[in-house]
Parts: sequence; structure tokens; C-alpha cells
Amino acid sequence: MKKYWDEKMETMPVEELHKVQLQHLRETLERVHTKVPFYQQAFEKAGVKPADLEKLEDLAKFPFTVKNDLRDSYPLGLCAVPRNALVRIHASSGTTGKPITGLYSADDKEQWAECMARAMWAQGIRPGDIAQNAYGMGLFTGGLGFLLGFERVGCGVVPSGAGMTERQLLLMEDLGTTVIGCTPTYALTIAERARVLGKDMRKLPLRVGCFGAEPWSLEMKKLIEERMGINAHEHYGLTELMGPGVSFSCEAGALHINEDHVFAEVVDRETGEPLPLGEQGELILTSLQRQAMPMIRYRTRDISRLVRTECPCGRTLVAMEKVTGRSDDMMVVSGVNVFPSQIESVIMEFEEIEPHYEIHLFKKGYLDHIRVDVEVVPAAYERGSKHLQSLSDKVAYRLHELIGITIPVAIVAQDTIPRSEGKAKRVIDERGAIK
Ligand code: DLL
Repeated sequence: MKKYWDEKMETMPVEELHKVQLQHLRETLERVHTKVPFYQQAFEKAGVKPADLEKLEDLAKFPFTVKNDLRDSYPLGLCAVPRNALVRIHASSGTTGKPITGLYSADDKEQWAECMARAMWAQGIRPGDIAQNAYGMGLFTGGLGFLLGFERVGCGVVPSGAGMTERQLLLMEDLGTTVIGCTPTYALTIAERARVLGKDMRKLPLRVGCFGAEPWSLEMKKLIEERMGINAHEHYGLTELMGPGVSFSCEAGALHINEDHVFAEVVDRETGEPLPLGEQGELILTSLQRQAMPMIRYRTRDISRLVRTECPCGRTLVAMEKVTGRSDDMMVVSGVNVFPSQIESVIMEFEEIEPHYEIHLFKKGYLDHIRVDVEVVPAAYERGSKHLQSLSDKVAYRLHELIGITIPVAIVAQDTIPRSEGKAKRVIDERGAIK
């Protein structure tokens, strides 16, 4: 059986790939300039025109697009095709305000299926696999994006959607599910329910997990692999750029970007200046082939870096570092920048701590304070309050060691931290009220 889904594109020499990108980029800039008044105005304001793009680096002269531009253009303001050419409209509500839409022509949907199939093939998913799709089915791009990919590869799809966790387990057992797709935190929720029901997931035929849509640490990946007895693979994407399918992990663990569909840059978060390969900053993405809603230099707010090394998998596609946080997620406590992912990595070092946690931000007087609530494994609760106290002290000590500030750790009662079926909400910001 073939090793790659699309060998030509996945292993193309980089110079050739750059030529393909340049051609697509020129066409995309022309298209948005003639079809989308928003881009026409933005280019004019920045004093650039599509013809200014002579080489890939010239893209840096073009203006960024930000989430608010999408909100202001809601629902179809960024549409570059006639309305009757739209075959799918997704939406993402985000946390506040008006939703944003993701628009697809028939060709966009076709490309999406190909990007997903490429990713799944790289992760060892093959025709005949039974794929349980436990991403939210609906406006969220996760469910229907994965459905497209699984079908394109030739899997038998079980579109279970997110939720009804016991039924997920029943379906897995009865249908012999071999692939599961869901958020990493939902995977943990499923694994925990299996344990409560006395079922050993490692004895199921399940082999591969396709996880994404939220940050998750490498420690969490390892834990999911252990609890489910699978290879945990990663998918990254966003509604603004088609949804899942932007990048995927290969057998060597690199997160390859589908570079013939998405052009990636990393810029300094403060100045917006492009950074060289290998440096960490904000990921900026430009669509290269999308018709209905092309996206130029979208500021993802996701923090990453790009790496182009020879990958043992043979793909020449650039790799991005796992996104461990969004610039929006950064908390400033006692003058120190803290990311939820740093806290997750520390608590996951402790075997007695469960991967369910909440970070509370609150005010005492006028000062910001932080506290981490965690649950522990049943055996640790049984060892009594002295043991729990010493455990929480140890975690707090380690947090202090790595982050540099005092972060108290509270061990809360079992099952008090809400279990997630989709993207987990880790940070509870109570700073509105002064205590
Ligand atoms: O979450 C698309 C998706 C669905 C990706 C299923 C993968 C699997 P949005 O709801 O628009 O789209 O959220 C996009 O989620 O900017 C990141 O901050 C975050 N995100 C997505 N994938 C990952 C990942 C979908 N693998 C936002 N690691 C993005 C870390 C991720 N963060």
C-alpha cells in the first residue's frame, strides 16, 4: 500500500514547493483584491497591490487580518464567490461577541477532504478502519471536517459526535472501533469513564487517536496513550483557515503544515515583524487555494515556531512546534507571564494527580492571585489529609521552581472539576470581583 496519500506534494523538494506556493499566492492576492472590498481597502491603506509580490518574502508587506475583521464582516462580508457557489457555512462563536463564519465552495470542500485524508494517512489510518468521530458535529469544523477525511480515506465512520460517554464506550466495544477522533480532554473523560465502569480500554481494538482543537501537553499525550493503549496523533487548525487540516503529526511526531494549502509565517508578537525559521512567535497563516473565503496573513494568536529539518518520515513540508498556548491565554501574575500549559506540564509530572485541573484567577485587595485546583487518583484520597497536604505542597514547590512565583495548589473533592466533552475551559477568571 502507498506510503503517502499525496507523495508528490508531501515530498516535493523545497525549492519546487516554494514555486508552487508563489503561484498560488499571486492568484489568491489577485482574487481577493478584485472580489473582496475588505481586502481592496486594506491593501490600499497599506499602499500595496498584488503585483508587489515578486517573491514569497514580499508577503510581509501585506497587512494582517485579525479576528475582529472577521466579526465585522459577519456573515458573508469576506466571501469571494457568488453566494450560490457556497456549499457549506461553518461558524465559531469564540468566547465573546458575534460569531465568525467559515465559507466553503465545492472546491474548498474537496481540498479540505484531501488535507484531512493526507493527515490521516500519515497517522496510519487506512481503508477498513472503523473511525469513531466524537468531535462536536455541527457548526464546529471538527466534526464535519473529520467526517470528510475519514470518508475520503475509506474508513467506516461512526459519527457519534461529542457526549454520551457511556454510549461512546459501548459503540467502541460493539463495533470494534480502531480510530477515535475527539479533543484530548474528551479522550481523558472517556478513559476515566471506562475506568469507573471497570472497562480496560487497552484491550479494545482501538489503535489511533486523532486529537486536536485545544492545547495539550506531551505529558497528557503520554497519559492518553497509556490509558487507551493507542498512538495519540495531533491535528491543528482553525475555522478561519478551513478548520482541522492545517497541520498534522507524522509517525516521527513532527507537526507538518499542508504547505501547498497554507503559507505559514511566524512574527514577533509585539512588532509584527517576521521572524526567521526556528524562532518562537505568533503564527500567521495565509490560505493558498481557498476560493470562497481566502485568508491573507491571519493573526492566529497561537504561539509556535517553524522548523524545516529533514524528517525521518520523508515529508519535506515544514513543521510547526506544538501550540502550547495562545497569546490571549497568557496570564500575568506578580509581574510574571504564566501560561496554562506550563501549569499542566508540572501537575502531570505527579502520578497521583489526575489530569483534571482548573486555574483560578482572583483579586485580594488590588492584587491578582492565582490558585490551581486539582483532583487526585482515588488511592491518594484514601491516604488521608496529611498525605494530600504534603502532595499539594510538593506540586506548589515544583510550580515555584519552574515558574518563579507562588501558586497555591488545592486538592478538591473527586468529580468536582467539570469534565469536558469538547474544548476544556481551564482558566476561571474571577478578577471582576474584589474580595
Ligand atoms: O478547533 C479546528 C480543529 C478541530 C482543529 C478539530 C483540530 C481538530 P476553532 O474552534 O476555530 O477550530 O479553534 C481554533 O483552537 O487557533 C488554536 O488556538 C486551538 N487549536 C486547534 N488545534 C490545536 C492543537 C478548531 N492541535 C483554535 N493544539 C486555534 C493547540 C489548537 N491548539
